[in-house]
Amino acid sequence: MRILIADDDVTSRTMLTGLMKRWGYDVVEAIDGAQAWEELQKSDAPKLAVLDWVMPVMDGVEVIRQVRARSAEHLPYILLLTAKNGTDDVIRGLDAGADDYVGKPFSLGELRARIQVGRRTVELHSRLQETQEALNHQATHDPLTGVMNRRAIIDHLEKELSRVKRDGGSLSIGILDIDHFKRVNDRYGHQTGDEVLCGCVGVLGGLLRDYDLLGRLGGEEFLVVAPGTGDDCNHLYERLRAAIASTKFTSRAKPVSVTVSIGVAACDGTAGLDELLAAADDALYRAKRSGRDRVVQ
Ligand code: GH3
Ligand code: MG
Ligand code: MG
Ligand code: MG
Repeated sequence: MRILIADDDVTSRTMLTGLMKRWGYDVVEAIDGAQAWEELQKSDAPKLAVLDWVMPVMDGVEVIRQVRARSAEHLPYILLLTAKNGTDDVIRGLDAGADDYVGKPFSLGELRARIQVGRRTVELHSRLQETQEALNHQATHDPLTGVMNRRAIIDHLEKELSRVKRDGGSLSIGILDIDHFKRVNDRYGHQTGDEVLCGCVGVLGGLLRDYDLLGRLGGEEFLVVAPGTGDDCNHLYERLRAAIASTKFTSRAKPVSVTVSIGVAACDGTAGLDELLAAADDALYRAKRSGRDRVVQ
């Protein structure tokens, strides 16, 4: 783990750096508060820091205030190590946002133990963050195909719509529904059905541009959101339709083909979310009724 050591006194700093290295830390050194603040603003800043209080340019407590004002996140874990060790100083340091306080001269054993506490806190924080990210992903993605789930894609569409209304530009959406998908399940089994769903997502993902969005609305229905495309967007959806129709999805060596119907609606800058979705849904219904395997706007 990396640790920031900030102390203006070269002897103290060298001694602390030596200790930290001996205790297994990679050390980043700062010769004053300004340099410490600079290090802590970097994207890969150390998550553990030992700051001296009295330093030129910017003192340790000021560094702590800046760090805490910048981000609500509690890291870095900061230990103030200072000769100012009256009770009032301890209170001021902790109130400013320090996580711990050690007075100079310090006992090696105590410093080591307190830095260990910091390390455990940083590690716990990073595990919680990973859990949080996994939960966020679960809440916004479809577990089978890995694309955004209904709520997430609709949220994105809503944001794209407000962007178009605010800044202009164009936007189209396509609701894509696999034709006679029930037959695929009936003929080949549900697992093959699942494989076809994933295969379709793979084909679509390979054709969409980086800024297009894809989500699963539910069942065998997907939503494509294509920013920057307007009334002339049909060729985009036609390409998707043709690619699916010409793909052989293999399930245990047996080739399976499916077609899709796509209902398209382009945003004219005034339509609301519900209106746009209803227009695409209506177009999809017409695509189904007029024979499937087609794009209708
Ligand atoms: P249409 O052309 O009119 O859309 O016919 P369809 O058979 O595709 O439509 P219908 O809505 O009657 O049936 C959809 C089928 O999709 C029924 C359901 O079992 C299947 N399905 C929905 N979700 C899943 C899934 O996650 N996995 C599998 N294998 N099948 C699914
Ligand atoms: Mg000092
Ligand atoms: Mg269907
Ligand atoms: Mg359907």
